[in-house]
Amino acid sequence: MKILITGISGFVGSHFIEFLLENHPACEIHGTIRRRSDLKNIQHLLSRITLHECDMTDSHSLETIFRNDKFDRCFHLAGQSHVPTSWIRPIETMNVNANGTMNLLESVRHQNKNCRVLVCGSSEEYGLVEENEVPITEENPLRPLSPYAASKVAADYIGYVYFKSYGLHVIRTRAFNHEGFRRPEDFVLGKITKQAVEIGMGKREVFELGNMDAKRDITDVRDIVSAYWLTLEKGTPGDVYNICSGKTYSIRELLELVAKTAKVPSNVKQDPRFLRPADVPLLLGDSSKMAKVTGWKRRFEMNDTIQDMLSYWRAELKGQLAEIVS
Ligand code: G4F
Repeated sequence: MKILITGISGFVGSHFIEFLLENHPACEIHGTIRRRSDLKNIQHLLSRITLHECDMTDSHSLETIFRNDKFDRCFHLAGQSHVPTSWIRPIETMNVNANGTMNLLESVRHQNKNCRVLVCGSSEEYGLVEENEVPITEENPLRPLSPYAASKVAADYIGYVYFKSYGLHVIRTRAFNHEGFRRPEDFVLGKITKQAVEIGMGKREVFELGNMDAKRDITDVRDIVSAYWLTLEKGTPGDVYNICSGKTYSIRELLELVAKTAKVPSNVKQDPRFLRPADVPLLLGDSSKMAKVTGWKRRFEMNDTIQDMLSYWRAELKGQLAEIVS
């Protein structure tokens, strides 16, 4: 089976390659990267995959990829995934996430009509969720609160249109937050775990964060990628599926948990630079629809994820220190 992963060099892409190599070793893995992409996450995997240089906003390079290779499955991970950046660069975010998805599906429609496509959406699409609406099912209204969320709603419905209008085998997912090692510090748990290690090393005194009251439903990225695989194999074309853990933590609770695990004090300073014009207050999902269709079960608990992220940062920061000293 020949597989294309868009945005393969990112955090999720790197875990997806590892999942495929371990569980589906006969697959031929291809991926798209942007010119001058940082390949650090996938350096150790480069000999086992084929890379194609391509920007999602460039329809020509996508057409070329699908003209030259015929894929059985495509997992569309590429995009602008950082919510705060979407307020700074809203048009670029919409272009990459929405038009990029359309460019991809156009290429599939013209060149590779039998390729199954997973359009990877986000729980941010649900946006402003009321307390009485949790756990959130796929039927919940979408009330996006950021340009990022609006771009993911657009991509989600573009996927539906290409199923309905052109008969493509498109399945949509709405993944809730996912964390794990290699998660950059741009995202909250990447940042908390990195800062915990820095405090442990005496390189900083306190945590510095934004909104501590928001609640997020977090799944280990390794469980997310197995859900992506199973959903494209077993899901119903045109349908949409939540992927989540069904547990929620406030950022304050996450901080306490990480500090306790790392054995450092949890003193925190709120930095207004990390507050958002609007923040989704509560995400707590229901993934029973997907689990019923696929048989998916989570393998990792929050403690596993936090331990792995702390180990990752310890190794990274020791490496950095070694570089400075040498
Ligand atoms: O880790 P975050 O930046 O993730 P966010 O905004 O929930 O988005 C992530 O999950 C989505 C799925 O639900 C994905 F679609 C998206 O691509 C991304 O992966 O922020 C989580 C929460 C927010 O409420 C934020 O305000 O943590 C809060 N927070 C508090 N202090 C912070 C910080 N977030 C960041 N990034 N940095 C802080 O210092």
